[in-house]
Amino acid sequence: MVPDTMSQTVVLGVIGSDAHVVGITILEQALSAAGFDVVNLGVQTSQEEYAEAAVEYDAQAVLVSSLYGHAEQDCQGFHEVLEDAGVEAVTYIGGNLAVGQDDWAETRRTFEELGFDRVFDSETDPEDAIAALRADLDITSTESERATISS
Ligand code: B12
Repeated sequence: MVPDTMSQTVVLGVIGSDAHVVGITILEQALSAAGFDVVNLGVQTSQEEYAEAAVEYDAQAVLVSSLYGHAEQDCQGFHEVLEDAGVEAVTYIGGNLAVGQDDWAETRRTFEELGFDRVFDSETDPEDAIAALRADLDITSTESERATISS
């Protein structure tokens, strides 16, 4: 069967002690509108909560948000926790990932080395994340084309 967005589940949350909720609320709405099933874990989500939700909902993607400047510490060992739980989902992280974020190339490399498949900065349009998910999850554009044609 050709996969479409209707059968793809994305787990989303803000990691660590971070309480910035606006970004993931916008992401949740954009992903839902694009046809993904979204499990929004909200703010102050622990590594274990992501892993448990990814297993419970059989997620294809895990999206981590962090705004408050402690993402690197909060994500240490994250991919080991996912792996131990048997999660094979693609992982993205986005937001204000470093204090000041003065060297984005370095910041991106840091998070890629921590195991994330894609790293997004705070200027990211939700549509960029959606396009990346469609590419990484091998989703055909059939669903969105159908929606466009019928509207
Ligand atoms: C509102 C706000 C708060 C509110 C949050 C209210 C709430 N419940 O959400 C309050 C006042 C509580 C707050 C607290 C703090 N804040 Co504050 N806050 C902000 C502020 C002004 C706006 C954030 C926001 O809502 N933006 C709007 C949304 C739409 O944008 P966004 O969050 O960036 O999300 C978008 C993108 O980043 C991206 N994105 C985000 N996550 C992800 C994930 C993925 C996978 C993808 C693809 C994309 C993506 O897509 C989103 C949608 O477009 C920012 C400054 C700013 N202009 O960004 C500071 C800011 C984030 N805060 C900051 C700080 C330091 C703090 C505090 C630590 C301050 C303190 N000393 O107490 C605390 C932390 C408290 C905590 N435990 O989290 C710093 C972070 C510094 C850094 N990272 O280098 C910032 C950047 C301010 C600054 N310039 O210093 N904050």
